Amino acid sequence: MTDNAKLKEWVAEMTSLCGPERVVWLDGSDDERKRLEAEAVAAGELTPLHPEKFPGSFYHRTDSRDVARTEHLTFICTQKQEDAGPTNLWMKPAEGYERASDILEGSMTGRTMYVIPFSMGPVGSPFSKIGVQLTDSVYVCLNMRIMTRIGAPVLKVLGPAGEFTKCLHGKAELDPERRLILHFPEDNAIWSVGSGYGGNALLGKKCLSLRIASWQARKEGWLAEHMLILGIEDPTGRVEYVTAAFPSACGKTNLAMLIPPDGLKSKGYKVWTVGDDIAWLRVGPDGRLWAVNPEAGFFGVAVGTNSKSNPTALETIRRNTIFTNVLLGDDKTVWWEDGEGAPPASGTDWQGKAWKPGMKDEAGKPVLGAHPNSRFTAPFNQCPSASPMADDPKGVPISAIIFGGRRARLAPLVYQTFDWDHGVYSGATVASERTAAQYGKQGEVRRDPMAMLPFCGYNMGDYFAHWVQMGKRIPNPPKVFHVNWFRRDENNKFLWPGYGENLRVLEWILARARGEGKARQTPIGWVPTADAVDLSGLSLPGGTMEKLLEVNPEEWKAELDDHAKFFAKFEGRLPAELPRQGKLLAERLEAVAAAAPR
Ligand code: OXD
Ligand code: MN
Repeated sequence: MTDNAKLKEWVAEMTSLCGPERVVWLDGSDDERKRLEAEAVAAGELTPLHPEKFPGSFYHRTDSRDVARTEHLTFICTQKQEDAGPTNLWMKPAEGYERASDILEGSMTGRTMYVIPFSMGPVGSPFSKIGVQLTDSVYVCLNMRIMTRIGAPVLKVLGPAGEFTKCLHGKAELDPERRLILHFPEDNAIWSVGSGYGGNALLGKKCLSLRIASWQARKEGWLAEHMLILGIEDPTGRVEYVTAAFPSACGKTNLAMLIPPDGLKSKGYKVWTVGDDIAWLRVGPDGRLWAVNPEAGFFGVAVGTNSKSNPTALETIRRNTIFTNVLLGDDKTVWWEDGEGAPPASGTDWQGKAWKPGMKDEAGKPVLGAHPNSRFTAPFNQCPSASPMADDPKGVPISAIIFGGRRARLAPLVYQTFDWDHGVYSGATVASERTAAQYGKQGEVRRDPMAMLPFCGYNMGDYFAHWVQMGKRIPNPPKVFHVNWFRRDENNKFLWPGYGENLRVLEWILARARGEGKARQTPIGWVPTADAVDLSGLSLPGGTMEKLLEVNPEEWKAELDDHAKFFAKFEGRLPAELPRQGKLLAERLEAVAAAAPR
């Protein structure tokens, strides 16, 4: 399969550690897919779905203690603890290898170990990175086939001496007490043991494309970010691209696939999806920032996906999709809460128990059919809004970078930062209020810089410094914006309708990025004038835009204190530009307070 000596040596070494009965190299062919599917069905790992309603699709259930990323078992293993920084769990590499080896040793006895060569990014693109994943899970193989580009073409590009990320995955006992997700950025290696859940087991995704890639990006002068990539075509046919980073539960996949509201569609606006989760960004020969989506599929949350929140996703997952931890109907259909249509009359819930609509537990609470983090894995090219540029090895040029969070108060619908460093400050201070779907006190604000808190593979103080440095390297940088779709009124009602209507805000953002669009200057940045956002076809109660765009200096002063407290964590590694931006913001807030009539 390969003449890469390092790869052959590593596979031999890992084979002797894990002790599989056989080793199978994946070539990525269609015949191979059929073989793997049949194997997974025979082993009970996959259930084929209704052939007419969900052609080519399968259902899978993970262990009920293994349904989400486990941040408390995720480590960055660097020689020095300070290189992992205060926001990551750290382990010495030697200890990591030893502890994981103890669990992995002989764990594949009697089983098959698959070797999956994969490319993150179009095969052979200057943006792309190669990984090789070893795994004893057929489910992982089939998901990796969808989420990445795998097989023979990748080995060809790797050649006899190419570098690759060594990704070892073993299910072992799937015991949360014996689970470790370890990253060794200094060795370009990932070891994941004891989990079969996507975020922990599909090593190309968060582990390689964010944690390891962010480390490499810093060394090599580019950015690996937790961002969607979206193209917006205006009525003249011009397509401009934005990236956007939001913490989880802020609707990234929905925004990446949005359908223009009628008022804008009729004018000729169209949206093109390039990516829904990860962006790799490099300075192009023209001095602009260019982006590639390293993935080849969607690993989206099923619950809450419906024809209002994301009709494009519903269309995307009609066939050739793997559904995980949703409700399996006895009629071999799948269903989830806050989805589309009535549930099946009976089925099996995400815990493998018999389920009927309306079932209640002993405390009288509804029994969920699907886990709130249930997922679909679907090929990118099935998305009706898939951009024809998504496979372009050059990537797409980025006009605007958008940060955002879920804030009931404070942050206006949108603002434009004054320059790159101010943009970095607005990204570094991104915060979101906890929703019912997360542990912790509801409404509590959690800082999640650039939405990278769980995914930055090194000290976040250095990460901020890298962002500042990047600004100096990009001759023609994108403009940086902040959005908040979740502002509420005095009765706690959302002020902005969200979903497809968000395109109206993107339209203003793109106009500003071109140096057009009406705005007023505030201490926090440029905010649209109340008439600057195109509201054709949308009727909002009088005064709504004013409320959405309000900037309250007193609230912002309190927010600034919190920023400073958060930054104190990174003492010694924080670039001077961030406290400087905080000081400038404080001065601007003081200036408006002093000018206000008393
Ligand atoms: C994801 C996440 O799974 O951000 O994409 O948690
Ligand atoms: Mn994500």
